[in-house]
Amino acid sequence: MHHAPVRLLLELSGRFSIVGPLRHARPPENRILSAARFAAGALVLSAPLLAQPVITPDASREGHRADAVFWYTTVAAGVAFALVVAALTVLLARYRRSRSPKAAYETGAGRGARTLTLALAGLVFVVIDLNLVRMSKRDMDQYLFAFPSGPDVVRVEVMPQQWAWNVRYPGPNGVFGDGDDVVALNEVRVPVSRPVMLNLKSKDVVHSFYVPNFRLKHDANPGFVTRAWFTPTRTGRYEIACSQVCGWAHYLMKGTLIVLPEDEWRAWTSDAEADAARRFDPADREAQWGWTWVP
Ligand SMILES: [Cu+2]
Repeated sequence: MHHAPVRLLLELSGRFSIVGPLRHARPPENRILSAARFAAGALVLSAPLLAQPVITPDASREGHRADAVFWYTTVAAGVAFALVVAALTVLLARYRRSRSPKAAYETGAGRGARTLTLALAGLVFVVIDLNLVRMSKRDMDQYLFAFPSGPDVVRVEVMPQQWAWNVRYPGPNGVFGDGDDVVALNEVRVPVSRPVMLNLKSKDVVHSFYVPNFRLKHDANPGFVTRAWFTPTRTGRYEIACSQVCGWAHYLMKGTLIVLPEDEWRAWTSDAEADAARRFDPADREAQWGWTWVP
């Protein structure tokens, strides 16, 4: 605390009102009114966010599975959080100082406390965790490892490298790496409504093939082939991003997944195949990175 003359000096200078008794700059507002005003302001500010979809639109037949897990996790964890906050609020109000001025020491070692703790933890484990395990198991069996086969399946080999996506189609004879393959850079073209299967293998470090609109994210490793598949339901252009930090230009590793109507895709394929046949150079070993297809 300052001595009286110093306090007087500070007060007189007018800049340190904190030294004197606190004064309200304006009369205190009605609490309910100010809370309502705050809520209205928050609503107005968040309106642009509420007007658009919460997550990017799903353009695949299988994407709803990932969405279901996402929403289940979000809602279940949200409900659990709300219950904890509600319990905390009730206890705070009930044991407020004016009602119980003397604190009691509770170690929680009693039989009742132990049973309650275990019961609540068990409830969370069964309702949230075990349910997520069940959903994941179902999706792994029905989708993730249920690779499509047959003449309808479009097959693409993708070999990411620092910092680009190399793309390869098997060419007219349907065999990879035999001289008639179509190759592309940073663009994957597929037809709509047909299953597309990918073989992924990295040229250097670990990358990850990520297409948010298809709820598809799969690592590409050096040395072995990983597989992923999806079925596009809507034509359009969708972003491919690398979702493993793979070096300083990781952020530049962007590709485009183009979903075309069947006839347009066929026309593009035959053009690209003719072009590939014209351009093939057996001496260019670097361009012949394809591998034997893993079904
Ligand atoms: Cu990468």
